[in-house]
Amino acid sequence: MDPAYRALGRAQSVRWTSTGVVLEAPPARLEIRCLAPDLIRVELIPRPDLPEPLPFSRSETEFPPPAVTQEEQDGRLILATEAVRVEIETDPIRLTFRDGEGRVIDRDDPELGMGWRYETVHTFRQAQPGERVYGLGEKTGHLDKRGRRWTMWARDVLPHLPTTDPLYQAIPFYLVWKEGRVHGFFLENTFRSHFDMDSDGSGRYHIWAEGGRLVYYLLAGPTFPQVLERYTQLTGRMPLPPRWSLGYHQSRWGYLTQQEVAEVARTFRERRLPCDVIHLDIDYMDGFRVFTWHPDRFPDPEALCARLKEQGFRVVTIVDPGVKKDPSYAFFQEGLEAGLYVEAPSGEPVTGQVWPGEVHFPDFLQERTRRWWGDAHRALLDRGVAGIWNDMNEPVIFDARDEDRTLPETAVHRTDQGEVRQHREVHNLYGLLMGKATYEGLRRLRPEERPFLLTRSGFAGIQRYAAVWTGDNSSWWEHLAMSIPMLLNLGLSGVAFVGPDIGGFSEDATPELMVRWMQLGAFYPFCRNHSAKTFRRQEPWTFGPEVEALAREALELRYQLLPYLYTRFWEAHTRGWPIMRPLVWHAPDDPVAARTEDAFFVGADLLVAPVLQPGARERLVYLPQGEWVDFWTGTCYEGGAHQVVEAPLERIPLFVRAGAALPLGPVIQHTGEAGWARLILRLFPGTRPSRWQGTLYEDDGASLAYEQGVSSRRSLQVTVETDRLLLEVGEPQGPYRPDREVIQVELPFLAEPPRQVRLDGRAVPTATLVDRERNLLRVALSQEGAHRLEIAW
Ligand code: MIG
Repeated sequence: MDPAYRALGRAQSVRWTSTGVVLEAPPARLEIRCLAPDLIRVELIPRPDLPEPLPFSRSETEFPPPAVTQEEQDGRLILATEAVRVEIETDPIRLTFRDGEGRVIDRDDPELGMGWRYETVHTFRQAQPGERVYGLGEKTGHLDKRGRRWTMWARDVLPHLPTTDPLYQAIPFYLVWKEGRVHGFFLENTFRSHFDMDSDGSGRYHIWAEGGRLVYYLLAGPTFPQVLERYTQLTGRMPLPPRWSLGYHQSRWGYLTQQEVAEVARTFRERRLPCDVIHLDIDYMDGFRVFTWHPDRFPDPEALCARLKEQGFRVVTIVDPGVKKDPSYAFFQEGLEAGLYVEAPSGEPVTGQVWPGEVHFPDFLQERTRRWWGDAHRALLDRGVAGIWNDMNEPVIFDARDEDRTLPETAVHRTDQGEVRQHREVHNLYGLLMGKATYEGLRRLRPEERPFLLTRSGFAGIQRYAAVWTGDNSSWWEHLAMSIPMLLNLGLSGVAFVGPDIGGFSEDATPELMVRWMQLGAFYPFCRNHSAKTFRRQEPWTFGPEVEALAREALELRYQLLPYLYTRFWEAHTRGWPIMRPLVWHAPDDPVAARTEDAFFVGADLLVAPVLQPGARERLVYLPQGEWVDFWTGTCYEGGAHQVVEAPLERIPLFVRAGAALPLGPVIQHTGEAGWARLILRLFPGTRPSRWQGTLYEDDGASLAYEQGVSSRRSLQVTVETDRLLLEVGEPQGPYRPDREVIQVELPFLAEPPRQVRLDGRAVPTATLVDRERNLLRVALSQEGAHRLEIAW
């Protein structure tokens, strides 16, 4: 390390606080606080005059103080909760975190510890052999982030090469997995930061930020769900999105006129390709002025949105942050007169070139700017726009001098208290603050409806406001494959509602790539096909009838999965769990699962193994411990092993956890066509005894009543014995009632008709239940009440 580096030295004084301890080592001070039994906050203040971190990554959750014990032992301080023991050596100051059984969770590097060098703050942590690292937000590369150095600095960059870093999101949070145990590390620092995750193999993680205090949170886990629950308690959880936003979104940069948009929408319906949302990229605006419509090309947006709505489409419009410098443009003038733009140190607003030509950038750090911005969405919502898409919010400036193409680091933002904060401190927050402005604006403007916001840039906590798409990928097989680890790590970083541009943004997709991408895309939490102006179109019919037919099947599957998916969104909302999960999430002790990045879970019961190579008609799949049922054929596989599975072009390899009851809906063309009216519980009992438990969550899918508990939660349980299967459906909890009389239970892949079927204790003649052609048993349960369905052979 550089000789200018100062590691924290001897503690000159120690003061216990109610849940922690403060150590003075002038000029520095170290504060340690237990926020919860498994959540420890560490703050190094190298100099007394350094301000606190800007608070926007954290939610407003108050943590009730946990019980702690505080003692001194052999010159060391011990601060302990029921889950973590922090051992503090005082000369020099070094920390070790242990779990309740005394195992080391994480510890300072004994030599370098934590410290500072000029304005930068550092922590060096021991990297143990066998540890794998996940999270770090939106990154290229492998699922395991160890062995490379990563930077957090929101950046617009293309193409996404395997080494490209950073990208648009900056999420300074990671998880460490070792032998089934997991902990988390969150750096609460908005300056440019660096995560050297043992890139030279020296056995150290070196995390440092280019300014501010060193504030981090150690999340003790020791499971993935626990770490994510805590992390999202700290940084906030995703509100439930409107149900329509779980449908398929079609976008393209290059829909130039309102006729063209109407034509695209009409074609979806004509060709019976399910779709819920059409996105309007920058061309709808008048000279790229935000909150305007182009008078010739989009003369009647109200009629467009109304027409599309009749056909069951919602419209999402793009909104970029730069405001065109044009004295005749009232919105621009308002911002100028009120002093709402980011300024140069001279006091003049900063000017940069983006799509509109010269623009100024709103200073979203200020509440009054956020209000002004949020309210301006009236110009879009009043015309019938349903959702907003934020782009270029790193923010991007085309003519900036440095390769990061953004505002100068010395540009001036202001807090609500009037303090100056330089862009170098606010940069990483810019997308999140714009998201906050937009989300809160949408809630004010439409207080009865759930907002939908999509963003490119963001920081830790972005999940409170927006879904995230992963920016300008390319129509490459490599990017089809890379989307998996990228989304998995975003999910592990608290952002569950994620997806890349299906088909790829730049370059030309081939028909086969398009098929495979639509098949995988059906499982992305955020499912949008988008492409760039100068490359070939990607609407499903533009590749000929075969691709169209297969794309239709993929979309139909997506829509059938909605009841299952919606409950996963509810889990993300209530627990912070990802929707798309790495295999290791559900197989934490499995070292093969820990490095699998070519397959993933959606929720606990679906294992998706997409085809990621051209020409492949079979693939090798690693299935973790347990039994897995092929969704398409009913073939059962024993897990804990690799299997070669068939993958004809028509279908994506898909496996269901044996024992699970999968809630499915009908094939529909858009979510407005049917609510929860038809529900199928499809059973996949497998070949041997098992017990499975699940939940079905439903609500109106649109309003905010769910925040008041207006929803329906139902427990599902399946017990499989050698000659018998028992499905128990709990009574709906909560006041919401979907509009339906019955739930259809389906048992597919019947080898032989069952001997007996009993519903709620009464025998049902089996002959009436078996569909011999489809090899399927079907039983209807009434929607109300609790039910027991027994099927015996
Ligand atoms: O400079 O709005 O990532 O999705 O189509 C490019 C045009 C600006 C970048 C976004 C992309 C969008 C495009 N935008």
